[in-house]
Amino acid sequence: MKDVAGLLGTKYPVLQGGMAWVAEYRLAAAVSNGGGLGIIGTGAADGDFVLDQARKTRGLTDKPFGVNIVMLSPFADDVVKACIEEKVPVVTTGAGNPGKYIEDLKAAGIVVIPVVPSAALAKRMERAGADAVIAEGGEAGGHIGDISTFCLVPQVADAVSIPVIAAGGIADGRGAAAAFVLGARGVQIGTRFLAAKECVISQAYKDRVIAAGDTDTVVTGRFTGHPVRVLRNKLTREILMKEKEEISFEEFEEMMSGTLRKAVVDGDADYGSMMAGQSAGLVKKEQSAAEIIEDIMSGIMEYYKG
Ligand code: TUI
Repeated sequence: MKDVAGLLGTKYPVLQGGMAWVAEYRLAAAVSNGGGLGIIGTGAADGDFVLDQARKTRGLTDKPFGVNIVMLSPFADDVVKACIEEKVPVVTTGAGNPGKYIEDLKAAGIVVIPVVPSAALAKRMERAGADAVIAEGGEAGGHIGDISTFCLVPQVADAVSIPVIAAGGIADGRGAAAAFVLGARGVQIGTRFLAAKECVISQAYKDRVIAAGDTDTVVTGRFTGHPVRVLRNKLTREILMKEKEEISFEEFEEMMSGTLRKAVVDGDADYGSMMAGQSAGLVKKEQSAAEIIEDIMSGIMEYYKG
């Protein structure tokens, strides 16, 4: 089996989560220059956004990078087309089954790595031709599955022969080393990169991540079938209260509409959706992406030396 760094063409088997609105070309290029795989988050953006971002990433790095495609996005078809046109080296997918796109992406020479929340979907992705899978546990930020990383990773590793990359709850060398023990061959990290110097989110969002403790995230929208983990604030208190009283899907959508932008762009700490994982409590300071990656890799080495 090819190792994950070999598959990605990177120095290290470390991927940066493709966080919608957050992970744009400056973060992606910095992670790739630091020896990991930088990934452009596309969220609900269209193909032109991808073309522009991919070109800007190439302007800052000659290293491989990726694009994350959210299957729930109305522009998923358009984003897939743009990835093929631009021949992006790696595509990761989330929030749904990317089966129908895998053949075309592979035909364009793109490495395809779906995020899976279950062993069953991992098996289907292997059969459909995926190069690896990212097993993401419910500790992660943003849209999440039900199973914890600790239980999901070994079950996915047993279910497939392609490499498994662990995600959800990993922010340092200890977490990464634990993921390797569970059967992962690589790790994807999102939350810690929110505090990267090259991450261009509002200072209020960064400060909240750095100040967060272990119990400061909550999950909203469970009743919609698309639960999302975010930092606790006035918005989540109001939403969770309403969810108890049976809010309609339409009212929920109305309350949440534009709130990720409010967090990332406007720095609204009260009414922005500050997506972050449970590892936010491990994020203590702002560092460059390269420093974060070196810290994680040296942490792994420390663990193996005992
Ligand atoms: O995709 C993510 N995290 C995301 S996407 C996103 S944008 C968004 N915002 C609000 C609601 C929904 C999306 C913000 N954060 N992580 C990867 C991930 N994928 N987590 C869980 C899944 C997943 C879930 C179900 C992957 C596949 C899946 O398949 C179900 C099926 O069709 O079999």
